[in-house]
Amino acid sequence: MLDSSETIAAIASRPGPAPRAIIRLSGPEALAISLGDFRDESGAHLGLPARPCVYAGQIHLTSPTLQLPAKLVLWPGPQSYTGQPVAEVHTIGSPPLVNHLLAHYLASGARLAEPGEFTLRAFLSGRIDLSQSEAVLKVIEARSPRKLQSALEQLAGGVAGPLKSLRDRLLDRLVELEANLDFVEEPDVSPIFRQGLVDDLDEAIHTLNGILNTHRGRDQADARARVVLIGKPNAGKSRLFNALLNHEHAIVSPVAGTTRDYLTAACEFDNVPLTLIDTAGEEIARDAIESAAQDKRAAQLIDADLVILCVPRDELPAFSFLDLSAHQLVITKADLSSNDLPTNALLTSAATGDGIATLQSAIAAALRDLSAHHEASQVGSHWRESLERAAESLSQARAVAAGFHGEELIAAELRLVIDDLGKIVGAVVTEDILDQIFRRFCIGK
Ligand SMILES: Nc1nc2c(ncn2[C@@H]2O[C@H](COP(=O)(O)OP(=O)(O)OP(=O)(O)O)[C@@H](O)[C@H]2O)c(=O)[nH]1
Ligand SMILES: [Mg+2]
Repeated sequence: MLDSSETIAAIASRPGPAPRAIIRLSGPEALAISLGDFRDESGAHLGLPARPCVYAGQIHLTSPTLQLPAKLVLWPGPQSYTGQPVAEVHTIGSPPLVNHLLAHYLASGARLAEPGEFTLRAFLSGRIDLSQSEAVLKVIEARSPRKLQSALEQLAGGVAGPLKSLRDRLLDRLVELEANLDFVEEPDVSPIFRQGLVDDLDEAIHTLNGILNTHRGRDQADARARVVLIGKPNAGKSRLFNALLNHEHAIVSPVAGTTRDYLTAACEFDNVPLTLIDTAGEEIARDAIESAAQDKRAAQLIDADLVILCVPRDELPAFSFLDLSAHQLVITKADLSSNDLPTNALLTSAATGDGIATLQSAIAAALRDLSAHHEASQVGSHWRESLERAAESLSQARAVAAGFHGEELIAAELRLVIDDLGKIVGAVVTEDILDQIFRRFCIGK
């Protein structure tokens, strides 16, 4: 996958019928392959363009003989997404036609792209840095507006710029240090050089901590899964919320519409950290407060990782038409009736405590499943880990430099810092990091 000399191709638009589909090609032959059977509106073949351009016309295919209306968007040079020649073929979004066209490009010398390979090439050519590639993945996989927003922020604010200059400065210092190491007969570097080094390291620590703090806040907002309790008024959400937390947190009352604002509580079930959220009952709002409560409720749903629909056992038949595919169904107030249960429903009673522990484990298991499927939320941690390690080595280097230790020790710590920073800005990238990240993309991205 690290070889950029082959031309790769893939369908870049969403699968399924659509007004338009896009096939993307990247690599040395991308333009030639896409122009091969393409004719412009006057029926003429077109040569390779010198600049990015758009051609409109038809693609002439044989077996079966077809003329597909198409637009070619061509980037001959390094300004493309991947930094290589790129062609995007926009045509009618009929899956069999698009597959046929892709097969035609594969027969003409392109190879089917691996998942994430376009973005990998963008990274390898220096068009985007590692944190931006991860952001691309997060944008693709974002499951909620909040996550999308944080992914977009990451994409816009690539940390590579400031980190790269930091790394370059430290590299200069390392070179000076190592030059000194070569003169073994000289006992030590001058105290002035040492003070300069300590000052530089202080500044580097300051910069790095600044970056870490900015991103720490952002990632923590993402770290805990959000589990939201919903249901009709009086369904027993708040009492269940309290029972799950083993704490009288929310007001519980027989009056429908007790909960207006939503309540959040950080907790852990079976070692899985999460935020549990109690919401107002779902109803048609009759006044401004109720309508505000419904807005807050809806906002919590949008950000939810797991939604738990609470239905009291004594009201079960009324809910049998519900589409439960997106929710975990929990039957509340088990002690109140002996109605039959739908399959997949978990039976609880906050009054007797029955089923509470089972529900806690089920929530933990569901979240574990989710994070196994959507490791995107953990992807950013590759570079966060590197940053944290770099910060550690940096303070270590500073301590060594400020004390009366030898240059070799300082140099060794500096080398670690530089390596870790390099992992982020792309100067040193181990193949397994790349593999882990880019494998998660879908084909065509
Ligand atoms: N017997 C019994 N009563 C319950 C149980 N859970 C809740 N209740 C009662 O049902 C009523 C409503 O409970 P809440 O937890 O306040 O219901 P809610 O869904 O939060 O209601 P809203 O906040 O109004 O939407 C209260 O009187 C609770 O004591 C249960 O497991 N068994
Ligand atoms: Mg309530």
